[in-house]
Amino acid sequence: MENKYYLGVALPAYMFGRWETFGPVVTENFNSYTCENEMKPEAILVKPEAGGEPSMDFKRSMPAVQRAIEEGVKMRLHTLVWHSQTPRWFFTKDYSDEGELVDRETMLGRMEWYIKGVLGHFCGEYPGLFYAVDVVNEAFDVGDGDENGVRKKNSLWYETIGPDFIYMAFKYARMYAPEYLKLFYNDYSCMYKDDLILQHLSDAKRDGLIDGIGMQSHLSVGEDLDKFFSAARKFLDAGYELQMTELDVGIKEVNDETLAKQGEYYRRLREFADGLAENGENFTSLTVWGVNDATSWRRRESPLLFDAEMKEKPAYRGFMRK
Ligand code: 9MR
Repeated sequence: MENKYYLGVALPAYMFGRWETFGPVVTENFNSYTCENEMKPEAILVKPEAGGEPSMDFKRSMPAVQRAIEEGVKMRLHTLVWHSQTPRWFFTKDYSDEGELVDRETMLGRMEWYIKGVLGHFCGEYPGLFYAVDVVNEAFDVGDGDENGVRKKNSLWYETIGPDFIYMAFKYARMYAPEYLKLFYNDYSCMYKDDLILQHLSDAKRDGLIDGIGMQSHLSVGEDLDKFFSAARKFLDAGYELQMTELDVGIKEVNDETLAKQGEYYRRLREFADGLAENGENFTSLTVWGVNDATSWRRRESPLLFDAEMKEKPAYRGFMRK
């Protein structure tokens, strides 16, 4: 594939079991895979028996890893430290669902153990397969239960460690990541909180602990793309590597007109990405969050490149600039 950056797709595990349906489109169009759910903490962490210690099990991610190796493509690792899809028992004194939360030092120890274990597994067993990891996901927010823009609501990382859990996660990731693996902060709605993100990441950046920012890019037709582009440029200007990590573009209802608009929207995004790469900007990956509308987490908004029958939509032609 002639492209200056990775063109990626998120794949749920079951697609590897139905490769005759999904494989042709995936292998023809993409050279980077992200597991949609199988490398998240809840997929990896194994709850111990009473009195025991937790362990890690990577078998849910095996089909993706094996398929990526077979097809000769690379992967993004999503994600290490996130308030969501991480079991509560991991934060409690006796590893029980209802137990009392541990103190800061204990949780820092568990964080280090987890990051070391996951990076050690994926980079130790498969050197060079992964090029980027989302070290921290969705830590900043305003208006939804936050403390100075750091998400507090439902975040047991915040509750146990405090707001510097973000810095500490990058510190551990830097300690255990091979040099080629780029360390990313990943978030949604980045265009509405670009300054906040830059402000909060500045310590980790100053100390050389973070490489890039992943703009998830869950967009909707009608949203201001110029605003999105200017946030992207702001991140690049601040010296971060940039990736779009979870692109999808929702529409309210499906008809010829909205599908065409969606196609144009995808085309503008792709042209922007190509332009960055052609200008030598540090833009390195563009991943769409799923293969077809019927299997998308936003299926009611038909946000992807292929329809339920795996037919190319105008979105596909726009994205591929055809
Ligand atoms: O696409 C994922 C969906 O299958 C899961 O049910 C959901 C659970 O939280 O997570 C989705 O992926 C999310 C990603 O990991 C982080 N950014 C937002 C994505 C969409 O919710």
